[in-house]
Amino acid sequence: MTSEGQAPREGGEIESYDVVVIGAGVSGMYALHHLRGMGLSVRVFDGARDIGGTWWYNRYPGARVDGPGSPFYGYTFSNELMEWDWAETQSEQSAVLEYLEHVAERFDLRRDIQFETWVEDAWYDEAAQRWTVETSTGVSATAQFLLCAVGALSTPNMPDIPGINDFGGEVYHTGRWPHEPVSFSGKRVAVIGTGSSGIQSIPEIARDADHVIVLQRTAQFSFPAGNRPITPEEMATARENFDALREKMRANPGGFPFDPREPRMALDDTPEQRRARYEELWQRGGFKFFLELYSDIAVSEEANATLADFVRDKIREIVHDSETAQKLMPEYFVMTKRPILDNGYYETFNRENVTLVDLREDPIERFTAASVVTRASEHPIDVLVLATGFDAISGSMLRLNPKGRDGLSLKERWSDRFHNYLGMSVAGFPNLFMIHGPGSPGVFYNMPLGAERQVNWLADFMRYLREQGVGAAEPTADSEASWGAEVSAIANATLFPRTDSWWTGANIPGKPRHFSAYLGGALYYQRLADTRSKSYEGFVFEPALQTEDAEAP
Ligand code: NA7
Repeated sequence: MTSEGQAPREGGEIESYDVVVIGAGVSGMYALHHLRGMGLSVRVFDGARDIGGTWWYNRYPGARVDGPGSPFYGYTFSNELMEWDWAETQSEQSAVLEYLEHVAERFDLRRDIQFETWVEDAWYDEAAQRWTVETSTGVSATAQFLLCAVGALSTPNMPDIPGINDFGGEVYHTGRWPHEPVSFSGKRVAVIGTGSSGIQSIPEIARDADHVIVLQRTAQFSFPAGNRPITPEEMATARENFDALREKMRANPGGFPFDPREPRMALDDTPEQRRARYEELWQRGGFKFFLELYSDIAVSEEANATLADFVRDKIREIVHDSETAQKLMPEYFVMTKRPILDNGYYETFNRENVTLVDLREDPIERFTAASVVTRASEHPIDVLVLATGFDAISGSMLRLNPKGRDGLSLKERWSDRFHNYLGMSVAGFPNLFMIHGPGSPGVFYNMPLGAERQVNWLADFMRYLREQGVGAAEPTADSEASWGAEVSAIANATLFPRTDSWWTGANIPGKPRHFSAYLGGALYYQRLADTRSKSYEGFVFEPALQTEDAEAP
């Protein structure tokens, strides 16, 4: 750390670093480790009490890893970390957090992280070529680079329903679950939301609660998680072969340790062959289901319908009450909302103590102090669980709302679209970088591996800028426009943009509506490599001011 004695802001000194990282989740932790290892001074700020980000907050019952499953949801930068023992393929939240705590200890990360400190504002000083952040604790810091590791799924979506604040019982959002145990025993619980968080938690809550009412807006396709213990032999094999497995992960479109599959089209098979294949994948379960599917499921309506029909038949088979089964029938193109893995979700509706309300035919009208009132009836409840998801992908950047050149805010810059270049930088916001931001593969990739790869690329970029005497770098408007066109062209070749989802921003009223993730798989990393090999084509550079901080390390 270099403390420079700049004019102190009211109430405190301004700390000075090479890089300020916002967020101490999986991405921010690795960024700290890697950038610090390059000799840069780095400070991480996080609002939580400890490391973990998403895994710190999402401790609702049933919270688990799904894709790519353990032991491949984790860091790859150190073979030593493969010594960690994973117990199950779909590790529980507590197991993932323990692993991250181990990483923090092993690499002594906490000494450079300031917890319980929200970054409340961030702005770029053009004259100084530096970012300043102001935090909730009164500490301010400046840095040449601002690295936003703010999480693609970390800003909770709180539903705006009349009377919700008057409800007098317990209220929990799955993405802000308390650290103290929550008991549902003897209680009447309402759950709003049937995405991954709702579908993972509902079976667990139903086991304890007196009664659960599931308030469903969109019926979902959900698939068996196939969770099972990992044997010591499997762990030993993964450890022995980790170098080769890492290479496989890097070559795979989703960052998974699987060999490329022969492309096969659903419509080339007979209905019997298709059923047999779906049945085999269903019985095995796990995220591999989606990776071993036919290649045309996400692009052809007809192929998509073959899988959708298969799952609908499964729901009919599993759920005994035909009226409930009917309400559970999903209607969108399967896979065009985030695929969900469950541990007995549909089966839960066979329990006596679980009721399903289809909000499309019986919408919520309001909450009272002790109930939720739908058009058809009033349901007395003690606990309300909001499994209503997140202002995803771009939401945490918008909440931070940094101010770039000429004081322009990101909200203004992104009022019509999430303009960016390579999913990591934004014109008008020099030296600001995002991990898992819009325009990157983000949630469509094995996220710890994706974070490592973006951080590594950005670290090389920072080194290059400092060696070249560059003080500020940002993308050109043209490079942003062509990146945006590439992101959209790839997405528009699929069925994904045709469904309302948090991938398209449709879950948040007023948000620009476009599919913002880069769906090109491994092509993304090729694009990054090409950009680097062409001296970071697409960026404009401003020479560094001759100050101490602008010198190369
Ligand atoms: P999701 O996948 O966004 O799910 C949120 C759910 O909440 C979804 O079923 C929504 O219905 C529902 N929702 C949201 N707002 C409302 C209101 N106002 N009324 C009724 N229902 C509502 O979030 P999750 O936390 O489950 O999962 C996020 C990701 O975390 C997950 O995909 C994994 O990647 C990990 P909708 O479908 O919008 O009609």
